[in-house]
Amino acid sequence: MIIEDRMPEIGESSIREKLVSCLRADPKVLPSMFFYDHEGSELFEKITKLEEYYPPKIEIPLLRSTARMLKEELKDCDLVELGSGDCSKISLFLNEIPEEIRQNIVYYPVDICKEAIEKSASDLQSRYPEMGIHGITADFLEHIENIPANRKRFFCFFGSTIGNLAEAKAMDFMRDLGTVMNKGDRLLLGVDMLKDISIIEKAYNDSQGTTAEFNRNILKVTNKHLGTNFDPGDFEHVAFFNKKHSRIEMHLKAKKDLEITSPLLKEGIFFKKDETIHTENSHKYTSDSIRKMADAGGLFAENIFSDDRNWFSLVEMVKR
Ligand code: AVI
Repeated sequence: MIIEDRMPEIGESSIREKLVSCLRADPKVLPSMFFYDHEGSELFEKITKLEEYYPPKIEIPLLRSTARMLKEELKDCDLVELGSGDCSKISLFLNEIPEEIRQNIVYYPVDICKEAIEKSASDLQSRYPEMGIHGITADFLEHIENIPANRKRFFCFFGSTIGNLAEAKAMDFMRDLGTVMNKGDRLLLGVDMLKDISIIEKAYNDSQGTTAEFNRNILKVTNKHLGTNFDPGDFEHVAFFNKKHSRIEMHLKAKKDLEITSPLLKEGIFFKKDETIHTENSHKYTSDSIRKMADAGGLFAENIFSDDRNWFSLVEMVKR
């Protein structure tokens, strides 16, 4: 097992600069990557178990059935998982692949979190001793070229994480990925599909308030980096479907006029009552928007594997 660190050091000062410019923008924003400190990751884990949050409940069985359909494509290839996290999804996938195919696969988990790569790669190695594992710590959204190209490659990007990118950023990512893919390389992309809006809105406004807590946690993360005095209780969780952009938007709405201060800031950050911070977008796809993404990467959407209600899809794309 190999673990390789290709993550450039990101200084605390550039994180601070980013957060300050986002909070001084009009309208205010906070990038959704700041959700995921330790507490945020645990809250997201809790979300995935909620009754209303349907995506994992569909993606998991779909991963199993799709693996059985695609096992021939995995022969003698490098299996690269982008945003591998705890590797729980790929292990569901690998369970369905016969051992004689697995022994000629090299699995490349790629994630920005070094601890996640180290832990999950060693767990996976003990589960599948016959398989090669080469973990890479990298920001694949910025530096996709950091992933080695030795053999035929099968990329996986599960969880509809692509949906959290702005439209232009998602297209840029597909273009960059398409550029590093060789003819015949494949991508299996998880996407949450457009459906009845009330179902989507419920998934982001759960009855236990876990998504609200997850959303407000971004203020605690901001306090840690910036030394600000945000009180999460001063903000209301708001999540609604934006039809024009086919996405759920999450915002935090100030319950009253506020001045946020920090020993690190010369001037306060001011909020009017009802002013919002835009914290996340989660795009929902149609077969047309899937095809547009494939086109951006010079890829052909060969198969769209979906559940019977077409709520979530795993799209198999091939580099032409
Ligand atoms: C990680 N990502 C795909 C989740 C989503 O559904 O967009 C993040 C999330 N935000 C609120 N609930 C879940």
